[in-house]
Amino acid sequence: MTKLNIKIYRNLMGANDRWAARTRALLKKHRVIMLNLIGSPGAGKTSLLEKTVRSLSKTCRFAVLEGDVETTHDAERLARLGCRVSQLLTGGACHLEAKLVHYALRDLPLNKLDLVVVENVGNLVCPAEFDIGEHAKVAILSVTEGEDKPVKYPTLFREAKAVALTKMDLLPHLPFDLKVCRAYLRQINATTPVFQVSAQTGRGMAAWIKWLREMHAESQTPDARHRTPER
Ligand SMILES: Nc1nc2c(ncn2[C@@H]2O[C@H](COP(=O)(O)OP(=O)(O)OP(=O)(O)O)[C@@H](O)[C@H]2O)c(=O)[nH]1
Ligand SMILES: [Mg+2]
Repeated sequence: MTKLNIKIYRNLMGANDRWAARTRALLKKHRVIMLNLIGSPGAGKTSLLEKTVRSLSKTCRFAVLEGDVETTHDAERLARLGCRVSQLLTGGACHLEAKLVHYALRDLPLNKLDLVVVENVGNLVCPAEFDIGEHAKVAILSVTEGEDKPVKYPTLFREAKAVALTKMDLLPHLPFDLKVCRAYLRQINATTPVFQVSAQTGRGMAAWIKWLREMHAESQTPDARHRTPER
């Protein structure tokens, strides 16, 4: 048989996707739900988590994986509240990769947890492209960022299983048109629930917590939410 000389170039995401698949299997084994919070730098991701820890920790066993380029500031904020938290540092990369998340997850006592929330590196673009084995991506958009972000950064908003519209207490001070923002969002994703919240005043937190509890409840039913997401 003639020897053929063929160069093969594999999809760069292939390795990442294999780690994401391992994470999915690990989560399935322990019936733990993992959410991936994605939003711009300063959108209010950690503030929302701080508020969430206070409301949810008595009834739901959860841990947070904090993604940042540098520092342990966010992990410290949550640890001060008694939250189980690990800090994942990318050292420069603008998103979390599945391998790093997998290693951090393996060190958690998964048999004692219901929910793991990952706060991804502040960025609306790259984190949306990288599967980390989560059950759902949650888009975090603050009212200080402008109404048009869902159409300018459609990948995240298309994939998001929920959107948290944060810093609602600032709305009276901003030229932000809520109706326009929601219309843009519907253009990209007609069904995703939108939670209008303020970590400052607590507004809207009850609905957000209710949704998290529902995710937790689903973790108790075998096979629920453990399908590979369509990409
Ligand atoms: N007025 C108001 N300010 C908020 C609210 N949530 C967060 N902030 C402020 O917004 C700034 C950024 O909040 P963080 O929670 O650190 O934002 P983040 O998305 O975690 O930021 P990175 O992790 O750096 O991407 C802080 O000064 C918060 O006090 C809110 O609901 N209302
Ligand atoms: Mg943060």
